Amino acid sequence: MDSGSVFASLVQAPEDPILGVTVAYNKDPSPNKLNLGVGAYRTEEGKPLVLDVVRRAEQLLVNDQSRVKEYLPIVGLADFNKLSAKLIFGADSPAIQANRVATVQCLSGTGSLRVGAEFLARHYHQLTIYIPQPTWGNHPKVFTLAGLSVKTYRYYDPATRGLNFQGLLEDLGAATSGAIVLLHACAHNPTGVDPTLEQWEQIRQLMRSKGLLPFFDSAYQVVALVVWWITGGQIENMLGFASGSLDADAQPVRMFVADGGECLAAQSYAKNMGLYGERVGALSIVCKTADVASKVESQLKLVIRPMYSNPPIHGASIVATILKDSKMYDEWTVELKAMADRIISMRKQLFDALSARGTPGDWSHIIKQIGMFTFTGLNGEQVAFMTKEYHIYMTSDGRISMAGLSSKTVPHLADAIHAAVTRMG
Ligand code: PLA
Repeated sequence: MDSGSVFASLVQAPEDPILGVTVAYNKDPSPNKLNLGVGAYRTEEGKPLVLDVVRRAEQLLVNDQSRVKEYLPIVGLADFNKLSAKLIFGADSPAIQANRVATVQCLSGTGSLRVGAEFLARHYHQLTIYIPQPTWGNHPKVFTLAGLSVKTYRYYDPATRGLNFQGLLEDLGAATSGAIVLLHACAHNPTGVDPTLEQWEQIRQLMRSKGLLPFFDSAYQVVALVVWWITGGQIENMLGFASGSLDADAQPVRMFVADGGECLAAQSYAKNMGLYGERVGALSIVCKTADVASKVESQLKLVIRPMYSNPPIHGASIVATILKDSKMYDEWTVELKAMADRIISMRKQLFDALSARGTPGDWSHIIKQIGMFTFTGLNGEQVAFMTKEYHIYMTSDGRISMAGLSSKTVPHLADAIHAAVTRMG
């Protein structure tokens, strides 16, 4: 009886390609079901993880009677903003020292991207943004709704399961001068393929020569670094990683700041602090001068105020508590290492399980790719088969969240992949 409704003509919208996987998973009554869709860390027991250091920070916050629930300023918690800028640009960043960085607390990575995009749509002279092909499925929607016009640049080569560096250089070389370019700071989602530092340097030179404006999406900072260290066999570095070497996976971003040019960076604390539902993130805009940065910040406030007025206080307070206390910061990195170790171990176990089954094809990308995801190369039909026959849930592009696997579930996944490849290959 909806004929009388003013909304009666609405069509049923499809579920989100990533978050909808969880919706489908929740409806499945099978005891063997496995959710490898969304990139959310799970323990070996398949449970969500709250870091000990986060629990401790929350305890400190609760016990502090001087803390109140007043509104934060429009730009968020000042300490949090300073510490976030330091985390991504480096504690000794000349841009920070010169007050050339405007940082605002936003609603996690997505909110930071959206505020940055809305700002650019109002105040930047070029409304075209180039995003990698493929990229996180929400990118085109965020940017289009903000009023930017989205184009793509080649990024991934399915044949080599590696970077299409030539295609990338050609496409950015042919881009409209002054256009915005979205870059994944590290652990590219969904491919797990990142440029090398030498390639980043070439990208930087090309972009600067054409006046292209870099917009970094940093949703996996630190997690990616630790994984990279272990996969790179440089495990000895792990001993030093609590004392400053964590900075390495912000390296591409820092290269673009070191040249004195301008850029934007959207940071998320969802994955690296496990604060998914707290919605904590930051948008930083690095400017040429302190004067410009101050004007940029004033305009960011005009973007934020009518959208959600000001950001929530709890998650940002947790992050600030941890980042400003060197002991808690070190504890955080140790817990990160444990998460990264488990992801690495899942990569190895899955690779070994497929090798043991003699599954046709080269699966070495499972241990080569970086970050939380494996971009398996399985096609939509194979994915649908695995969901139907094995109750394994993943995005239709063949991406699996390695963080959702455990030693117990690896054999089930390997059986499913083996069956999909041999029967639907
Ligand atoms: N940018 C990239 C590249 C991401 O992968 C994600 C999250 C975000 C930004 C936004 O994260 P946030 O707003 O929660 O901070 N991608 C997830 C989740 C982990 C999602 O799709 O929302 C994913 O499964 O791809």
